Amino acid sequence: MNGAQSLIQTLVNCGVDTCFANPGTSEMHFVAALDTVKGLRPVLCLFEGVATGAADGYGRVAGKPAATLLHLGPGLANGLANLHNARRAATPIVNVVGDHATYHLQYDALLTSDIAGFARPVSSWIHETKSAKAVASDAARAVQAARSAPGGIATLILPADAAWNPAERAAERLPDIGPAIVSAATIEDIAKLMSNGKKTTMLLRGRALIGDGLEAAGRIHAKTGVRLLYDTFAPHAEIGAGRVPVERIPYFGEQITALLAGTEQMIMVGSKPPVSFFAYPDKPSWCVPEMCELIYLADPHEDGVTALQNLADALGAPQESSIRVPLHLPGLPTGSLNSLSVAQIIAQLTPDHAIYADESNTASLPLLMMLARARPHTHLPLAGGSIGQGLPLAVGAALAAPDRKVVCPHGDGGAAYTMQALWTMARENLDVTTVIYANRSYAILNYEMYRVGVAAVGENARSMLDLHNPEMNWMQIAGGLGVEASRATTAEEFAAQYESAMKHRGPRLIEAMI
Ligand SMILES: Cc1ncc(C[n+]2csc(CCOP(=O)(O)OP(=O)(O)O)c2C)c(N)n1
Repeated sequence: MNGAQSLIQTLVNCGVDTCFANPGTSEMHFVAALDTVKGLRPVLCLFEGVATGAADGYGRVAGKPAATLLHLGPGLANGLANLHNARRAATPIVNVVGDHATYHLQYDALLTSDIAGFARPVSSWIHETKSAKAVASDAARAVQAARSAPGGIATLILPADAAWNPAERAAERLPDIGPAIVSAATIEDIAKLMSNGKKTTMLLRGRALIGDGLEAAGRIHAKTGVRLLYDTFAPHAEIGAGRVPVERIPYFGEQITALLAGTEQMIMVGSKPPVSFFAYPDKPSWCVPEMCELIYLADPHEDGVTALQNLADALGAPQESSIRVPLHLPGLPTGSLNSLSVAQIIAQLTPDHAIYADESNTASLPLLMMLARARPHTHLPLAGGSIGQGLPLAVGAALAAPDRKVVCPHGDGGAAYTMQALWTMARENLDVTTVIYANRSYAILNYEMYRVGVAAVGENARSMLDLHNPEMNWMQIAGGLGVEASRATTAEEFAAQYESAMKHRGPRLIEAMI
């Protein structure tokens, strides 16, 4: 067994079964070992930002880490923006970053770089393996670090000679670290506060927002009437008919301020107090009312689900919430195709338990409104604000949940960052329907230009926000990358194409000419 084989066997022993890869010479022994050691599915991505974004999607849906395989510092650097998003989502990921052989570094060959320097801002754990014999235990610690609550990015730097030299054996999985249990005293204190008659909201994020956590929040709402909110960019949310109703914090700061006006106490469950996404001249960044008291039921590294259940019990809440989102499907629109008619058609035709890898940007407002009472689904948003995430996220989500339909509503500007993800969807035959909002614009930046206070927008400035000249042809782009694609110019055309995509498995792309 060599170091690379001991690494892969250790990853498999630790429950890692998928690796999003873009390899080079320094990773050739890892690549070779993918055939001699079974159990790790390699998925080739044509750009590292696709690999890291896919690992994020996989980790958010599977609740366990995938690995990435990246080529030295530049490969890691290409993947950093989506690692930033993944860090914000607290997604568990194990990065394996190849490096030159240890003795080669002294010569400062071309691809030599400060890998740890690139990795540091996004990683919760970084380690450079020193020898082939240490690879297995290092890999087990990397998985443990990635899984440690609430989830993080572990970066293991693997010198080429640590991969090709002889190793002894693989390591076994280490115990999970956390989440920490919230004390009974904290639960008791917060139960008292919830009975003090003040106007109270509860802000949910992370596992507290899904499954048993959401159910427990529903019990608390049923008992106390507390307003349930969720973080604008919560890494995953379970939305739709039959679920406990939770309101999403809106995007713009003044909308958040209006929503929270009059709130006297706010209970954080795995979340932070909401702030404005950007600063704007003469607009507040802090959106919580001045007199509102901030109370922390659970920090992100703590077990918010059990804390909510214990709080519900302490309050004497009913065993189940009777308040559920009703199913409301909009009718199928006809005529002009715009972000509202696209949203109505998606809400009407998407099957139960779909996953939305959503980077719909300015089209998100009608979409989220329509989906709020549509069939139950999982929503994965752009967790860190760095665009070019939706398509890779869809790749990872589809691999983590092969039996669920994945829908990827995406701005054309953001999609151009990581369009190579379409090729991986085709190669792996992933059940993803991508909808490109072809508005030929960085539309949101037009609002932002106005909001930051620019009075006069000249021709050069306008051309920085405009995507005409030339127009990207998404039908041809998708076709060229192996994905069946069509173009819709009316609501009727879009509905027919989307209905067909929902009825068939496999990757599809619809260019919606809005
Ligand atoms: C990595 C990164 N680069 C640039 C931006 C700035 N940015 C935010 S939105 C946006 C344009 C998005 O355009 P599109 O996806 O077409 O959505 P639309 O605004 O048209 O709805 C840009 C460039 C960003 N958020 N992240």
